Amino acid sequence: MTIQLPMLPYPMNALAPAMSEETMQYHYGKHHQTYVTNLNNAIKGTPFEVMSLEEIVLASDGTNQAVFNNAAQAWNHSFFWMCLSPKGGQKPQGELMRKIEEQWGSFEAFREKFCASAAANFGSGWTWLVLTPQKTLEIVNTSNAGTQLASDNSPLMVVDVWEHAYYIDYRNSRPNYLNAIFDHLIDWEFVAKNYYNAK
Ligand code: MN3
Repeated sequence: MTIQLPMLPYPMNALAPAMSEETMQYHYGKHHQTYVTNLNNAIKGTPFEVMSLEEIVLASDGTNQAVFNNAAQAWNHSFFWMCLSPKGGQKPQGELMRKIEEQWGSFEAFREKFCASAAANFGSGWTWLVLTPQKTLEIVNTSNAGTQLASDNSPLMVVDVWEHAYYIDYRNSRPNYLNAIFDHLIDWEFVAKNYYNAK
């Protein structure tokens, strides 16, 4: 099957000014599209061809680096877009909020920890909020195409910290990008849905 670039759940200009239309044109329209295109080229005529994107990520992990890199990047980006919303940036509600407060003391303390971890994620990568098999929340950094899909943890939320995610809008300031994402874009309803499904 051919892996498709998923439709965005909002228009390309909907996340501006926190994430500009120009960033979306490059990040979704070019970077994400390129991972999908390269993946389709790489799986042509291979056993991966009949698999879903999730299956390709899991089956290529540790066995086929070129396929894994493009498949994981395709999946990570699709998940990332779902974690954002033009109406985002509030705080989580209900059980997820209580869980965050139980673990970090307050939402503000969690946000500080998450942003510090994301700012310190060296080079290109992703910073995740996950639910572990022990049912605790954890902040996890992965490098390059590393994905929490291929782990025992359940991914609840992710932020792309590759430079291409913020250079147009924030130049070299990853911390400013992270603050804008928390202030305006994170879709806590989507994150809570992932939490309820995983717990
Ligand atoms: Mn990216």
